[in-house]
Amino acid sequence: EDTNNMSTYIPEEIKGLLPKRENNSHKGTYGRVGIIAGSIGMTGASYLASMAALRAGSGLVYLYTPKSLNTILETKTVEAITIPLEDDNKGFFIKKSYQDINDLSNLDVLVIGPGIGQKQETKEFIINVINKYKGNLVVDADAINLLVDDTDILKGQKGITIITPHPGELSRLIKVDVNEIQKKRIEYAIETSKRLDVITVLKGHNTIVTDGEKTYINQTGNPGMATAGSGDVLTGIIAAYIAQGVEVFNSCKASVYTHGLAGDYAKGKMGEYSMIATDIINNLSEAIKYIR
Ligand code: NPW
Ligand code: AMP
Ligand code: MG
Repeated sequence: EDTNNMSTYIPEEIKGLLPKRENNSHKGTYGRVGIIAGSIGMTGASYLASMAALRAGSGLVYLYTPKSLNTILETKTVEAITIPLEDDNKGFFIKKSYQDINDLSNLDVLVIGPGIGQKQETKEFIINVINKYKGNLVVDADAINLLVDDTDILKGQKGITIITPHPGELSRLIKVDVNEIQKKRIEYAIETSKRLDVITVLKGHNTIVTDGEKTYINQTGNPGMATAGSGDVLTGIIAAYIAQGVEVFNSCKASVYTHGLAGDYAKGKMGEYSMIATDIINNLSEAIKYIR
């Protein structure tokens, strides 16, 4: 039933993007998502991205966490496999965190950024990771903030790189005033994709997905999603779809659609005022069933 008076029409370009679950399959079939996230005070970002990736169908989630935060994440994020990394003993990734990462090559996609904070030492760590990693990469949140003066490292990556800024993050990244960006969202998103050789997912009302050539404008979602952690959920969904073998640009389109639709269901049940990011995760199943 349609509790939100939203359109029950699914755009042709979204329908059928998610693959059928074959009987003869196992968790490896649905991909391995790596998530580098969290710092003290922002373990929630790790939780939200991981649970969203699991609820969106990925087979395995490997959650890389500052070692001081491992216990809380093992307890809260039961289905994810945590990989504790050396930290500054306070719960932030540091340059040395990198030594505990032995192999990223088994991952189908790597997320970096939700809740990692903006310490200089954390920046050195993520630059090492990005330089080493050869697969598809989702750069979100504080990883975007940390790379504002080092955007060149995103260019010429072996895999496809996706950045998922909200307008404030894009403003810092391209050094253009946020109001100016909001006036010409499509133009700035396209320009960013071309300049950095990335897929840009510019979030907010009518999220834009562009690779610099093709552009998709999302129609789902509502202002109830303007709540802490919503973006961390989206990042997990994008990673899950990529891990399941959906082509990368299509993964981004389907993810923003699914995320917004789950947000619309959450609004229907909880209301725009009361819905929280966890409610978006809790409505992913319904949203995915609907578009499948
Ligand atoms: P203002 O003042 O609000 O108008 P930041 P963040 C500006 C983690 N989280 N949408 C905005 O302006 C994230 O993963 C962890 C949004 C402000 O100056 C990140 O790692 C949570 N912002 C980290 O926190 C839950 C807009 O941009 C700045 C805007 C920081 O992420 C929360 C905000 O950007 C969160 O997800 C727009 N349309 N327009 C957890 N529980 O663990 C302008 N701005 O400073 O990068 O802050 O997005 O909260
Ligand atoms: P973040 O700021 O990273 O937590 O991301 C916020 C998420 O919520 C993005 O996916 C936005 O598109 C979505 N969102 C925030 N505000 C709105 C809004 N007013 N309408 C629709 N979606 C929104
Ligand atoms: Mg965010």
